[in-house]
Amino acid sequence: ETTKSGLRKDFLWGGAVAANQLEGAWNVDGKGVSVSDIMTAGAYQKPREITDGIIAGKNYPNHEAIDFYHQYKGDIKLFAEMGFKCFRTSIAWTRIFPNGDEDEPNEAGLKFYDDLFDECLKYGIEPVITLSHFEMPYHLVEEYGGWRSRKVIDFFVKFATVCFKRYKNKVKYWMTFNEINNQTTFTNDFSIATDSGLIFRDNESEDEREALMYQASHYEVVASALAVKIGHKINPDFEIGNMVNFTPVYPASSDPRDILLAEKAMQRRYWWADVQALGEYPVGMEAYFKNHDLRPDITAEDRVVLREGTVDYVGFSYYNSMTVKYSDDNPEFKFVGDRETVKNPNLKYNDWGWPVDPIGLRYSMNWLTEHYHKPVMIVENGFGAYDKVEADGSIHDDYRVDYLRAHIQQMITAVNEDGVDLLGYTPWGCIDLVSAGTGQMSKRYGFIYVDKDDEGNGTLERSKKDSFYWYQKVIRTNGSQL
Ligand code: P53
Repeated sequence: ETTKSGLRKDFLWGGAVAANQLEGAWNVDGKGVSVSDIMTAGAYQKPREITDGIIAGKNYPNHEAIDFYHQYKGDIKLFAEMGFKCFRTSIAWTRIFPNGDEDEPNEAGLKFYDDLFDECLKYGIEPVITLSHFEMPYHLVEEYGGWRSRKVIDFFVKFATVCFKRYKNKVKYWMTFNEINNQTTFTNDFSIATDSGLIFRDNESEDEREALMYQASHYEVVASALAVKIGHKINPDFEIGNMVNFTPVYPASSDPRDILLAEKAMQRRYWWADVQALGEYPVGMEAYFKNHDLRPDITAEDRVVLREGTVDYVGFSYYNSMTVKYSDDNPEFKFVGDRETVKNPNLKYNDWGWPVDPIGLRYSMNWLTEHYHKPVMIVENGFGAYDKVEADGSIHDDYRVDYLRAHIQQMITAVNEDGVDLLGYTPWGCIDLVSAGTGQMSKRYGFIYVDKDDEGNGTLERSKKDSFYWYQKVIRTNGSQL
């Protein structure tokens, strides 16, 4: 059943976060160290440093984050006041299995999420849960080389199984790996460390790095498929999705070479979703492996698992599009992501160089629907910006409202005009939190402001921005008043 705006009556309006970016309490109640815990604060064009363990004196912003671990009750109350129907967060793997390879889970960690989900359910807020969001146990990185190792499949499956069993009556919507495809850009140390726990050795060549990325990715899609299969056995009502960062790739011009490069880029960026939604590798990827002498360890048994563990819906984040241009240095139409992209003159850019492209959201929803024939869920979307607190404490974030309004308009058009089956919309960072990419607090997405700066100073006090009241109205009218 739909309403005036055309959205489902039970449309899941909400907001999204990830455990490592807001909980803090990094070493409390038995929690282990995750890959996010060894990343320092960076800034725009200043990458976060990935340190060899935790080094005294460095600024690790995720260690305290916004202390959601201790303040979640007040925060969820604010989400309920906005009218959230759902809340997307993740379960920090290191709270449940601090090292990742233990036999028994950590009860204190399990209890924390029981309490958190109960608090959501008290307000009728449905938890939407990501199992792995940039939070792999650091011990698995040190001991096994992250997802280089097939053994990590078993550790992940164990973690997933424990979570599914424990929360089977509290959580219905799940996702396996957050933005599993960021590692397309394996040349970026952050992307590959957060996705796969791969920290390359200096003597590993670029070709070797690429091969390792495909190997790690294969183990992840197998682990994801196994989790889907097991989850459905534990509770057949579970809706288990995948999650890709969807950044449509546009050709810079009508030059056929630009168009072909854009198509190859789409193939390189989204094959994970093909495997997870359709159950097999696309032919273009099989050819790429063969022609570039990349030979991931893919067994016949793996292929059966992939076929049997397809997802129920396709979850994706959408922030922007990217544009590529062919160059004669690249006659093979290779795509890694940080060399082929150019600025799109039709779009405006934010302070971190991200273009703003609302029509790209409609395009993305069409593309995903046409390729996968499944319901989709927009599990991240939003505008990172510096906010100014006025003398009276108010925050006039009309730029954020403008961004979200324009995207919601396109989202509703895609549902009404294009027939996209959309389950929900959870804008990113509904409360200010630590930026994944830069480690900054000052790159803010929230409807709720948190008093904390990039050096870690502040009272952590929460306050409502103008966008809080705007989003409250959007939810109340199910998108008909924007
Ligand atoms: P930030 C870019 C870089 C790193 C993570 O990003 C990203 C992206 C966006 O595609 O992915 C998601 O904080 C991610 C979140 C993250 C959000 O985008 O760099 O799922 O964890 O915070 C926004 O501005």
